[in-house]
Amino acid sequence: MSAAKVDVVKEAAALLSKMGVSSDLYQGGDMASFSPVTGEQVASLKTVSPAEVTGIVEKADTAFRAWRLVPAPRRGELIRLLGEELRAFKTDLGRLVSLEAGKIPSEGLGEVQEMIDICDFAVGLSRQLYGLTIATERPGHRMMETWHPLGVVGVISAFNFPVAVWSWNAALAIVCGNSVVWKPSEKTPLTALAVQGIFERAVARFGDAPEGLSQLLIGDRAVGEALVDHPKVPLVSATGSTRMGRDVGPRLAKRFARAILELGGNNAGIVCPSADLDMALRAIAFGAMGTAGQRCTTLRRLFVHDSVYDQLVPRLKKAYASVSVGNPLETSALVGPLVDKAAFDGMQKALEEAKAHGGVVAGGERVDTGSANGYYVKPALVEMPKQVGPVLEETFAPILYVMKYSDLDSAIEEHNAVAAGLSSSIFTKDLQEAERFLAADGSDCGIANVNIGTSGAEIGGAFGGEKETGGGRESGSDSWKAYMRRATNTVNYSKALPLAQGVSFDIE
Ligand code: UN1
Repeated sequence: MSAAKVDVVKEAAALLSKMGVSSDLYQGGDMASFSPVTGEQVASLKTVSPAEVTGIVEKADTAFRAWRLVPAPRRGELIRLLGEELRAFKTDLGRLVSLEAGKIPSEGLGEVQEMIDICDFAVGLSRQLYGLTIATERPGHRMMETWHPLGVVGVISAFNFPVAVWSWNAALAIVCGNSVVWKPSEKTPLTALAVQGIFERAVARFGDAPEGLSQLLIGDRAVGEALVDHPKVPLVSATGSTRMGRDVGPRLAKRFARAILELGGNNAGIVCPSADLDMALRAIAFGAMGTAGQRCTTLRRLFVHDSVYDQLVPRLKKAYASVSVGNPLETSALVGPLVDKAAFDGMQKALEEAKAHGGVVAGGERVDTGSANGYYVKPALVEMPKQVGPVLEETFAPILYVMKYSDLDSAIEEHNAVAAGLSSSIFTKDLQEAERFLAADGSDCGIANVNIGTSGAEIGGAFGGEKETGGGRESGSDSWKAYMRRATNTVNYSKALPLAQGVSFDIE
């Protein structure tokens, strides 16, 4: 094994210093951070304790009380500046995402682009936080809706989109007049420090934003719990596993706080007889192998019509066999590392189970890139006789289970027969099939696409899914409403007091 040429420790320090992060924050602390690229320890971060969370939330609450009075278009100006800073640091932050999350360069940069896009979206939104005017049943009355800022928004994010998820939440939360407290994944704290540094630059240029408008909690699970349980946090947006959501959801429900949950996915595609197979092949390859299968929108199940199975699947196998796997900081490989050994072990276990259920596995073996602790794998394509065992679960690794179908109705039934409901796609040129898939009795997912893969959604749409995916929606469309409190206002400008529903209550 030859040692990796890039020194991840030095490079991380150089990038962080460029983005305004003091080395005190990530040297000599008690939380180790690693790079999946080489498996080496990169930093030791200072952490906060659960007891310190209260002070941080109090500060955020004070910031909220001032910020909610700033006109929304002015709040948008801060996010406009944030977008400018992100543009200026796109290369550096993208590179740090590759170093800390193992994404290939274009995906690291793409993640920062998603941040820039949501900033642009939120700036426009800051002039469009509108409510309805509703016809009233009483003469001389007016009824309307007003949307008010909500409070401190807690954000819990996962390693696989270490910075974009914060921005989908924070950009909206801030234009909506809220403050933000962010608990990033313990696997990706350095990119969070960098984003905090970039945010603070935007705040400095803005001038008079309240202190503590967006703060970071570097710490372990107990710190996340303290945030989730804090009575001054009316909304928590949490991205991660369904297991995490099962813990966070009830805790929030118990104190009647709101939740935006973005949990697991077990996303599928259907390839119909009329599909453009060249297009389907590319979409499937990116959806299933991109980001080393570590997106919540990753394509994990594929139903191929039996009339095209023998044309598509051999080509797919060829693509799997030839895909480049390697160090994303040094090579132009299309597939980078898994996040850690646990992810590798989980993948191997799922492949063994698939075999036990009659699956025929191609790929899945470890690839040596010269770093003993970097976990690189050949993406696995598994032909399954039917949808059983591990096919029903989300394994956060590049495994694509391929199954044959002959009848679209039963393929859609199988498609929906899993616990998660995030993203889905159909490949067809037949309008009836496409519309059937998008109809009320079609895909049961929050995202349903035609002739596009399951991953790589734009920020303009509402992002999220149903069932065990958690039901939350963030990013585009009217997702902003989740970050505000709606007041229904009725104004009586008459000289009488008519009661609704014709009730009479005449006192002397
Ligand atoms: C995630 O994996 O947590 O649609 C989100 C996509 C990205 C977002 C993925 N825009 O693949």
